[in-house]
Amino acid sequence: MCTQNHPRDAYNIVVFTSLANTNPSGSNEPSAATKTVHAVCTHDCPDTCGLLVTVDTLTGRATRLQGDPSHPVTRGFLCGKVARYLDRVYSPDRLLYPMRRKAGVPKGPLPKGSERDAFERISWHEALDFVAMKLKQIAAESGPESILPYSYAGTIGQLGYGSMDRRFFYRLGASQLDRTICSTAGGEALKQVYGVKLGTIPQDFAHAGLIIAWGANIHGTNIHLWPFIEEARRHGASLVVIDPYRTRTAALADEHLAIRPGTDGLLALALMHVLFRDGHEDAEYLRECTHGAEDLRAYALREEHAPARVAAVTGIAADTIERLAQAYGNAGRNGSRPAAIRLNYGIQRCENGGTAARAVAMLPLITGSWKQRGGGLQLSTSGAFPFNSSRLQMPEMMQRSTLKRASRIVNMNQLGKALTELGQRSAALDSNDGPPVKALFVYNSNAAAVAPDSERVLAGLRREDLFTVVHEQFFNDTTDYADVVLPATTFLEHKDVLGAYGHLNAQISQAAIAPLGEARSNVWLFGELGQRMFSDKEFDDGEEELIAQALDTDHPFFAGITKQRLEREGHVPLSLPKNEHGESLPFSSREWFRTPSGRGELIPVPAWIAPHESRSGAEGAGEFPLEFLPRKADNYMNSTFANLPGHRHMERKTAGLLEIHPSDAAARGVSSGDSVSVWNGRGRITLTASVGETVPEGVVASRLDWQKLSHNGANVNMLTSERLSDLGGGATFYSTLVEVAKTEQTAAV
Ligand SMILES: Nc1nc2c(c(=O)[nH]1)N[C@H]1C(S)=C(S)[C@@H](COP(=O)(O)OP(=O)(O)OC[C@H]3O[C@@H](n4cnc5c(=O)[nH]c(N)nc54)[C@H](O)[C@@H]3O)O[C@H]1N2
Ligand SMILES: Nc1nc2c(c(=O)[nH]1)N[C@H]1C(S)=C(S)[C@@H](COP(=O)(O)OP(=O)(O)OC[C@H]3O[C@@H](n4cnc5c(=O)[nH]c(N)nc54)[C@H](O)[C@@H]3O)O[C@H]1N2
Ligand code: SF4
Ligand SMILES: [Mo]
Repeated sequence: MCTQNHPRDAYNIVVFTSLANTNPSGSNEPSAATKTVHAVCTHDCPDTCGLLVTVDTLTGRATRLQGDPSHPVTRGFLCGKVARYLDRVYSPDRLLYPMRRKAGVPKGPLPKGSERDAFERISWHEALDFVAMKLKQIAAESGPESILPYSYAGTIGQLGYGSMDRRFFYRLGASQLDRTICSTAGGEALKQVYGVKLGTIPQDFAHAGLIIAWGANIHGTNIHLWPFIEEARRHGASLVVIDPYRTRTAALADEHLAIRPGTDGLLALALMHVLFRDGHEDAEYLRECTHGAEDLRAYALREEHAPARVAAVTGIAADTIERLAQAYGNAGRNGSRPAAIRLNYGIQRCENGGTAARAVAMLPLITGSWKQRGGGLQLSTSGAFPFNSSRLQMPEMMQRSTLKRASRIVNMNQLGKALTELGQRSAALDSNDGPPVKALFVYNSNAAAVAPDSERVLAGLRREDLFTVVHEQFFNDTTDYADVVLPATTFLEHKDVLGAYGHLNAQISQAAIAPLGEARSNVWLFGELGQRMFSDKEFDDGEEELIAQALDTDHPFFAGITKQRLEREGHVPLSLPKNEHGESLPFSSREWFRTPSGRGELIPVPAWIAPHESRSGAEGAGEFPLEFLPRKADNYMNSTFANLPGHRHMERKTAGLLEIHPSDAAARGVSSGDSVSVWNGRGRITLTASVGETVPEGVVASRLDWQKLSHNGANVNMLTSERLSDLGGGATFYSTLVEVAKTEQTAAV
């Protein structure tokens, strides 16, 4: 039940305790007793850092955060965002109490700082009773599928991301959410080619001779890989970046290839063309470890994939493609160091992104680069962690709902459509897409800022007949539309168990401090609601039971990884298969593949099809001639941190800018500092022009921010579309066409 003092027995595991003398001046201040707690950064970042949190045991306050020096990938440092995490935890803007929208206050943007006035504080008891009552009522009136959960990766902890929440919505019979906003196109690509999301161990990048960062802003979004790349470069490796935007990573690289967005699949085919044409393939590896090589070879060798033919579409000169292919093909031969590809999710945020990721993922299978330490490819390593998620989430509980069947699935990239169209057509068209959405339960996501096609999303959220609950750490764009807001804990305030998608160490994150105010974890919230609404014992499990369940597996990769050991050591490497030299080299031999054929799948051939909404595609010749990159900010985590003054200060040089190439700017009479309107058929935003060569001709870029902190209260997702990628139903943020004009001009039109 809910109490003000949340009982937590085991939340402070002390790694070591010290008596630190905080008294350098020699005054009579008492010495503060401190303890150090092992926690884990649970933000949606491949690095999943181990942290040491210093806590003042007298006040219970965290006073210092540092990267865990004993963690093999964190290696003692944190990114700039989380080095300032205490600013977030102890921010005066934290949402600390449950609140309910005051009668008569309409849903819609609230100026920052005024949010509290729109809501009245209520107790947890009232809040939970009210939410349970409303959900029961809506389920009874419109069917449980009229309730839609909406969550993503506010935390990627196994418990916080998906455990008790799933049990709750399954038991209720709510619509299922297909969590596709980030990585499903690329994830599906890896599964098709390799059968599992796994790749080169980050530490092994230090042994590469050539590193290709392909749609990967390593320095911005994956900083803990960088030291391994620097180590490789000290031994002579070169770094090539393939990215339409000149990222921090590109600026630091040996070569930057500013590819046209959405053309990576074609570039990969051209590389394959040269590899096969010039005999760079590893025939023995292809025979032993792959399936379909002959079909792929014949397809890649077609004339349309020759570098000279591909150059114009990709924007990369034929001789550059030749040179890169030769370097890739020769790496690892005659005693040289191998080539490693860091493919990140950038390339799969396009309409053809699944196939593009599939094509790139095939390259190391052709050259056999997996066989050498420092070779291979990494997109994600998350599939290596055999957490027992079905035990945690219990999808079978759907059968206990009033539906007694699996409920419908809603793709999260089409939230706007779900809130404005779903069920509307049912009567007229007799379609079976189910009832309209009547309740939306948002947690782990700032939906109003991050979902594509904001215009539609916000129109849906404004509906007064939609009951919206938001569990959050801050008043953000989404809470502005909530009927009830519930305060959430940060990762310093709850316990969890984690894998990672950029390394291969399992970790337990301890709750370093007690929850602030009345903030509560996702596990607690959905356990409480489950207990109120149902009598199932599955809602009684707490963090300790859930962690044990997550680790309950016989999978060999978890051999020797127990809860006790994780509690004691903080981080433990997976038990991956090793070769005779004691090295774990994914896909160096057949045992690693998880495809039905047990080999790397090179078919069907990855045919390149231009994205519909791109300059090479059907809409390219229309009224919106510029490709738009609505990018992540280096100093935020998607929309997280954007409200904190220190983080905004770090991002000040790029926030609110439209980066545009000099020739595109000149054609529109735009100079740096001009206010520009950027628009397409879905929406319009205002930004400040920054003319320069961070983008190639034909491409413009801007950063994701909160709507309410953006000029005119509208962010980049006003322009993005709900169209889905070719694989996995993924988002297509980077397949967006726009036009740009100085604001005076557009005002006059
Ligand atoms: N600082 C910071 N770190 C983060 C995040 C953040 O917001 N800020 N977000 C986190 C999240 S949610 C994720 S999923 C990961 C993702 O990390 P990344 O996969 O690195 O994500 P993106 O920045 O979307 O894309 C990487 C690069 O791909 C480029 N790109 C766009 N379109 C194309 C294309 O068609 N072809 C090629 N070759 N490149 C293209 C972009 O310009 C970008 O520089 O990072 C995580 N880490
Ligand atoms: N234009 C554009 N749009 C994008 C992207 C892009 O690159 N460009 N990137 C896309 C990608 S890759 C992703 S992954 C999505 C990310 O979309 P989201 O997952 O919505 O990411 P964030 O903006 O970080 O918002 C996460 C929210 O969760 C809250 N939170 C953190 N921890 C907890 C917790 O324990 N409990 C609860 N209840 N809440 C918590 C935070 O306060 C924060 O407001 O955005 C996508 N949208
Ligand atoms: S955001 Fe990423 S790099 Fe920064 S501390 Fe967290 S896991 Fe590490
Ligand atoms: Mo993401």
